[in-house]
Amino acid sequence: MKIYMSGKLVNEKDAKVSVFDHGLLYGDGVFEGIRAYNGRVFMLDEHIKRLYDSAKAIALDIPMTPESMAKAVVKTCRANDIRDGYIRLVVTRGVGTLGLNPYLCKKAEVIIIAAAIQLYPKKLYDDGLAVITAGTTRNLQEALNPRIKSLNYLNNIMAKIEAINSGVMECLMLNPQGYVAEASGDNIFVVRGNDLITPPSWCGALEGVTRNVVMSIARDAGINVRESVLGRYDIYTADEVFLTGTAAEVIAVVNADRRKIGNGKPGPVTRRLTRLFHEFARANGTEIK
Ligand code: PXG
Repeated sequence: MKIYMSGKLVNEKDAKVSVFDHGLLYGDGVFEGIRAYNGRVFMLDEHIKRLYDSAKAIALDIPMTPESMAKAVVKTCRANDIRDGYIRLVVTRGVGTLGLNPYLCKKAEVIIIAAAIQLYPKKLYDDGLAVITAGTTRNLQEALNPRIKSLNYLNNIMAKIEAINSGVMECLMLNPQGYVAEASGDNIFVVRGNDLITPPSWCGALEGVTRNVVMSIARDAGINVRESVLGRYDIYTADEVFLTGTAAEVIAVVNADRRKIGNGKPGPVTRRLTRLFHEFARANGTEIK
């Protein structure tokens, strides 16, 4: 596998970061997870925009333009013969001292990995997921805004540990006010009649690229889409609930805190949006070749 690092493609065994990189020492950096479908990089410009916005928010200068970053992503996919895959774009603060001061780091490090995708088992999509509410709330936006896709994912990992320790794979994360924010690595949607509702990003959610695609596809399909504050009551009493994310795409939630959602099976709106999402993903994106 060829990895893009420090401006060039290197062999996997030579792709190494320093123990003085602040990405490792402090989780100081930002990242993106991107999919390639059918020989195209999906929503590349949207991911790059979010990467640069996250970097801006943490005062991190990425040492290349968004245009050259987009080219580097495509080049890394080409070098690894990726047609369907998962791309991890990481920008760390770079090598510095053992102190916190980010301004003592010489240069941000840009890493691009383009690998085959580890698909989730089909059974999860056919049957849907069970979730629990994590006791760990999403970060306070005044402390570490959840809109920043930073390398510090401990908040989400702590919640994910609670889910796994309870025998389920995902969890609902609430914001510090007790409203539903998102799952540990996915956005959440509720279907109620002909309405499709998702929490606004100010409720503690990452503004997911998949979320935005699903909202636009749903609008085109004549569904009433809106952002609204949701509580756990809204999850328990929904007709359908599903999660969206680059890795999971669209996946039904059929049980939350031991309440069956709807009839306990993936519902018609979730199934329809899953199909429309796949059609859209296969047909849109930045050509790799
Ligand atoms: N919320 C959070 C907290 C995320 O990390 C999403 C929502 C969905 O966003 P996109 O833009 O992907 O639609 C994410 C996605 C994984 C994995 O392997 C997922 C994410 C990050 C790292 C790993 O499931 N982020």
